[in-house]
Amino acid sequence: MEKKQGNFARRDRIVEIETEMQQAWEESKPNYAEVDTTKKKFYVTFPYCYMNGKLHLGHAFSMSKSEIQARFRRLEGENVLFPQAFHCTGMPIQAAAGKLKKELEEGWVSDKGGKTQSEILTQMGIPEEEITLFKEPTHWLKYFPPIGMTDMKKMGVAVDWRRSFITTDFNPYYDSFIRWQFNHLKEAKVIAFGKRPTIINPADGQICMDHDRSEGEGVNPQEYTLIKLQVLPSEANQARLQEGPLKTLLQEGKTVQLVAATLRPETMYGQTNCYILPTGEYGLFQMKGGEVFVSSLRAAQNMSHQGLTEEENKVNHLGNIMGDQLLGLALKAPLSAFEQVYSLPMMTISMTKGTGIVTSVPSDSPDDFAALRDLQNKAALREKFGLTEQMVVPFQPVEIVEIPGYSRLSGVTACEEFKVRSQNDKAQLLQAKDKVYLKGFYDGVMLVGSQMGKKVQEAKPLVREELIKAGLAAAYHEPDGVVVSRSGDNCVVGFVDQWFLNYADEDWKQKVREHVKDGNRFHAYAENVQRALESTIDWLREWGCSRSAGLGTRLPWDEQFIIESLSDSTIYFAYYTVAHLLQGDLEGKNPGLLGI
Ligand code: A2H
Repeated sequence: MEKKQGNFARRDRIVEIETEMQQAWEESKPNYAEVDTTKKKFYVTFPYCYMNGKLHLGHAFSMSKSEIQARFRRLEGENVLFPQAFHCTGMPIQAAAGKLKKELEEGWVSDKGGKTQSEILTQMGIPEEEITLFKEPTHWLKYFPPIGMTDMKKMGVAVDWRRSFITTDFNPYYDSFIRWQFNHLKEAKVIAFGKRPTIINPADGQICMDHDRSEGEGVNPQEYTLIKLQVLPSEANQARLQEGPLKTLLQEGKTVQLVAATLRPETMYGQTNCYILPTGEYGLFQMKGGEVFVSSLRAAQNMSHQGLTEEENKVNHLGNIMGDQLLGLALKAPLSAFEQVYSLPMMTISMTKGTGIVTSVPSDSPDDFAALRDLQNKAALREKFGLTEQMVVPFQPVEIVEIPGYSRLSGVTACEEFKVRSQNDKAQLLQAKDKVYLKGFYDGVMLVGSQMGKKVQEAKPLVREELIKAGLAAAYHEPDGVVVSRSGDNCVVGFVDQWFLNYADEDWKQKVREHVKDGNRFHAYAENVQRALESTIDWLREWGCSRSAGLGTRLPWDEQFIIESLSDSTIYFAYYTVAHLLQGDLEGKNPGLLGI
């Protein structure tokens, strides 16, 4: 070691001891686990590390927990198995290799800023002359896992390294294990095929799972119903509008719909108006079947991947219009008790949720009631937006749902109970909403319409279906939060043909639930882990497990598809128990102890 100023003798001695001990471990292999029925078994592991680079401090920190357990148990005389493998499945490696190729061969530079792939690799300490090799995804698989292993050995992690492996079909042994697993799942009839709403990257149309995201981990598709509120082609409407694309479209006789995203289609009988954000920018979009939709651009991009536009995955953007220009228009609202309703302003609308247009049901939504009452009580507010009394005042909440023991106008009652004075009373509104939304949905009973007498919960899908069938509404999905892919694109929801694991299957859920709750068979050391497992079993639904790009194992019965990266990682801990018998090295180039 280079001599430095100061006295480093103690440090140097520690490093010396460390090196000696690591050499001794390398020779005596104290971490190799063999079957020994005289000892108590202890198995610990750490999720296999993803190999799109070198390991970092986060890995070291998390790994130290398994490491401490393994050594402690070994000192206690237990027969400890601590294996560690390397995960290579999915898009990140392939995407990074593809990006590098574009940079090096076409001089491509991302317009999204940030570091180039070459810079990222250089920063990892890859010599300049080797960088070109990383254009090939398989090079990452050969390059990083051995470095990961060396770094962990340097840290002194007490792993049985004979059992280490890499995933994907690059390793024939692991590949065959995953094919075996999926054949079994298929035989058990828990895998099915079909179009599923899925979060996709619009740049390549590929599914964008948690692993492939730079933002939005855990975000899922949310289902809405789009209610079409037609802008009546009346002279009054045309006279209100300034010259511009919307006026032209109406004059041309086009059907123009303000589309509002709702979670409560069964409440549409109580619509009194529609809400627009005066400062919001809305787009006009040509849709399938000749209709023109008014909505945010973001929502139109989602729609284009859901079969609503003329051309799949393409938005036909006819023009823009500011929210304040849309106010005071007479609309036809499906199922509403009122012949026509008007578009009114609401200041709390978010342009990054739904379409940026909200249909108003003051009887059941405290937000809607508070905003409508503001306009009804304040002539100055109406004037500010150029609205007449007749557009606002006659529209009183309609009784449509009864919450037994509470109210037949729960939105109104909750605003009274929590003393909401205006739409700006955020805290009071939050309390009012907390009170009525869940109660309305679970206890509410329909007072009107085709499902009169039914519980809201049962009525919701039926009314939704009726509206969609009649062409008055459309199914719509969007991510329930912002999702940005690693390639820097804003993700949308699209319908993707795929194989999916049917985790929604009640019988399967029940079996797993029983197992997890049976203290004799399963024991989570921490209570929050136990709770998290139980709640995951409840919410987990169909899980798309196939994709058409990336690295991994091909589905045995439909080889155009690759099994995605979380689906090939569900029972790999079991593979560790036999990995050394099957394969003789990380990549499975040579047979293991059994010589197969
Ligand atoms: B609901 P979530 Cl009767 N900004 O429809 C603000 N609010 C928006 C919005 C936006 N961009 N887009 C949709 N919404 C409203 C009816 C309704 C709704 C009733 C009762 C409850 C209720 C009539 N308005 O929502 O954030 C829409 O109002 C309870 C949450 O996706 C939509 O459904 O959960 C709901 O918020 C979507 O909210």
